Amino acid sequence: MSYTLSDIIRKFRIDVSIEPYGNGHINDTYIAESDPKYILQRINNSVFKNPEQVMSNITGVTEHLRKKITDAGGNPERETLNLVKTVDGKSFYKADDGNYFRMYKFIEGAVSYDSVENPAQLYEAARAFGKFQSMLSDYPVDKIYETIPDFHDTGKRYAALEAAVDKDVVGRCGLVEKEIEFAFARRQDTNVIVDAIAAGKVPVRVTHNDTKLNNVMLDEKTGEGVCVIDLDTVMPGSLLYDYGDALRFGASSGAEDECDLDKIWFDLELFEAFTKGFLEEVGSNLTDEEIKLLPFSAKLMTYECGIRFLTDYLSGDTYFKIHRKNHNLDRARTQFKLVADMEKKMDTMSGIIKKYI
Ligand code: ADP
Ligand code: GN1
Ligand code: MG
Repeated sequence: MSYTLSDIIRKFRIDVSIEPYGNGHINDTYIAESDPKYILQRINNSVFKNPEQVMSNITGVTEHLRKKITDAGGNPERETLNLVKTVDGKSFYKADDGNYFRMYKFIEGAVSYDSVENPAQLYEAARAFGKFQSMLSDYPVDKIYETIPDFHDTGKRYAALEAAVDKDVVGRCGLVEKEIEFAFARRQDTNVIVDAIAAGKVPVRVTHNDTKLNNVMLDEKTGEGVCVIDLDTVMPGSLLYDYGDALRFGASSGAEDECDLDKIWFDLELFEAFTKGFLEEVGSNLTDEEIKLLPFSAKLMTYECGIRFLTDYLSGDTYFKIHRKNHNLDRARTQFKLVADMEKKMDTMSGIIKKYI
């Protein structure tokens, strides 16, 4: 890089020191400790091939949310992300080397949690994700770019795993035969949601697609949901993706990268807390087919993420940020442990969902 991060933040009229921040797996995030504070991000452009489309989506969606929040008497400075314009009045800065940077106002008095501490937290996160979904229910799907094509097409994710196994570029296949077998044994699940969408049984909506607990900010005093963040993957999708993906992370008894699998199971109390909060916000809009597929979506999104981690492990760790050897493998294993546990708990999960419909 022929520039420093200080050069970059000056393009947004900020001039203070800047430090790495947060625990996302994709973008590079920094905090500018000015008063007020700002978040600077380098968009990962090997993941997001067209950052200008990402920024177009985020600009449109945050403007829409701002109106909705204002009309409802809320505070749009806190309840949606706020982009900071560059000196040229743009929503991003493109550096000479092709890197894209953007800046957000820092959301004060709120926390994003990297692990779940109690069911109440997950209930509040669920309400925030549900509310986000409801506020976007009248946003035109055709105004949104698909920033990562086929993001939740589990069949295509499966095909990518098969290709990684075939190539075995770093010679790791022999080390993970059990995991590969586990993934391959569930092929029949992969097309259920995409087929239901293609058949018109499940509606396409504007969805978040990455509803991990640390992508929502909760008020540090009241614990209530404040703002849904990480809007790069807002795309046409299914509400089932948002419900299922949130549970994959949020209703696990342990961390996504926990090495001791005895500590990992699918926690039904957390599942119930999330389901209650999410359905309180979106329940009345759901179609019968969506309701039917809710429990399955939790399993499918967890399985999909597991095969993505495994594929990345087999491909030499090129997609997700890793912080230790075998990190992607450890992550894949927790996801598969959760899938196996959910398979045993599917009927109970359906029963819990019925309580809140
Ligand atoms: P990634 O795509 O890499 O996951 P995120 O957009 O989720 O990046 O940002 C990473 C972390 O930075 C978040 O989990 C959150 O803790 C923090 N963060 C991001 N945006 C803001 C913001 N506007 N205000 C406060 N914290 C933020
Ligand atoms: C990534 O960006 P982050 O850390 O919120 C990934 C998600 C995965 C998640 C697994 C764009 O999310 O799809 O579910 O890691 N985001 C992208 O933790 O691939
Ligand atoms: Mg994130």
